[in-house]
Amino acid sequence: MSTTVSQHEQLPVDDFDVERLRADFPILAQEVNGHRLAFLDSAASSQRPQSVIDAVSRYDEHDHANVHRGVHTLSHRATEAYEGAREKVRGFINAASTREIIFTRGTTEAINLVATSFGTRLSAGDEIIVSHLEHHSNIVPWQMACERTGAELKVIPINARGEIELDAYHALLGPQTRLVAVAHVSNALGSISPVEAIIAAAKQRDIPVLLDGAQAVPHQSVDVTKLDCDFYTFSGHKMFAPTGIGVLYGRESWLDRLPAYQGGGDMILTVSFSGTTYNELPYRFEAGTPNIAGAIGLGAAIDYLGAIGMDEIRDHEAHLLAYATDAIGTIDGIRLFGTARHKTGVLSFNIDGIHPHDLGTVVDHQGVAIRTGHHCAMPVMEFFGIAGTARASLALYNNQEDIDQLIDALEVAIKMFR
Ligand code: C6P
Repeated sequence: MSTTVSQHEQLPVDDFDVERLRADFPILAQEVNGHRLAFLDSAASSQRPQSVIDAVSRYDEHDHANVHRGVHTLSHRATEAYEGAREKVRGFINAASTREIIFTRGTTEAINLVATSFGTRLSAGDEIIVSHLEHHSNIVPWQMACERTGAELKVIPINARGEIELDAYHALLGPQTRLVAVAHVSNALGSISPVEAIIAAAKQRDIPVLLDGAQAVPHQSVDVTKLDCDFYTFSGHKMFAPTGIGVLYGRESWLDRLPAYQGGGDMILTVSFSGTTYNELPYRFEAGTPNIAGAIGLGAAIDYLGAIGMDEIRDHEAHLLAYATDAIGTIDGIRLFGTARHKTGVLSFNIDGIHPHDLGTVVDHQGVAIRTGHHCAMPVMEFFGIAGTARASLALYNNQEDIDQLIDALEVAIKMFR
């Protein structure tokens, strides 16, 4: 299931029709700074196909009303579309029930929800395990939970390739461990975590596991039932859907035990000044009017991905990553960060003598969009002893021309700064 760069010679032929798919993304057809746009920043936020744009506008133009509240036709239609999207999400990650699918604003809110609600069970002496690879969204909410409760954060180390050290993880697991929270895929390096082994070891001790799947779901199929994880989080905007919508999958037996996260409309059954009774799952965790259009867009993105096939997307990106890794390796003074044996399409790099922000600015003038900086993963930067990197990240619509354009643009930067 994972991409192995070191074995890329063995990859079968890439027969993915990327040119046809590129036509689905109107934003890609433009020129930027007088050049063809090479969009290589999908790990930050991916672009949307026409079908997603259309689904959201159709809803806005014909069906918009509040959900779960009105008896009128538009409210019924909006509710049907919103709940239909929940069912699509359930199918996409193979959850057992829509009761386990909570709509959130994104990965960050989903993890904060768990850290807050699960956090009420923590006390001094308890331990939460994260890894050194985490995005700040899977560090800070746990630090806050630890501050509130006196629990302690333990960190699984990584090696020079940017891989989680499993032996060290096993040594960290203990009677005080209350939860393990790790990235399925690292945003800064692209490393795919050995989640099956991480979950298996935690299960032996009955410890729940949360996976931050923000960088996994756009690139490979995810089956939460097969994984047997307890919580799984992701963001719509990294998987070709709008911003402001995301998902928390929670195993029903866990969600049943956790207190509500926020209070307000939709999450209650009855309210009086003598007390409130809460709604059933999943609504108990969805206070207030949700991002209805966003959820519908997410449903449309899932349909789009389903029509292409996640395995086909994974294989195409594996080919492109192999091509890009070879191509970038030819650049004088390049240093690549994140050479995990199993990784997704992320190239995080520095070029001797050139600041990553300068690289980012120069390549932008050549029409190439990449991200520069610490990528909200400062501990990863600290591990490599650097302040930041330039990061090119791939998605299903990228092609070899995008990579060639990146390489040419980097050569321009080198000429300019050396
Ligand atoms: N990473 C990146 O450029 P939100 O912002 O809630 O949609 O996602 C947060 C988040 C959580 N976990 C991982 C692994 C992520 O990659 C991200 C977002 C973006 O890498 C923006 S910082």
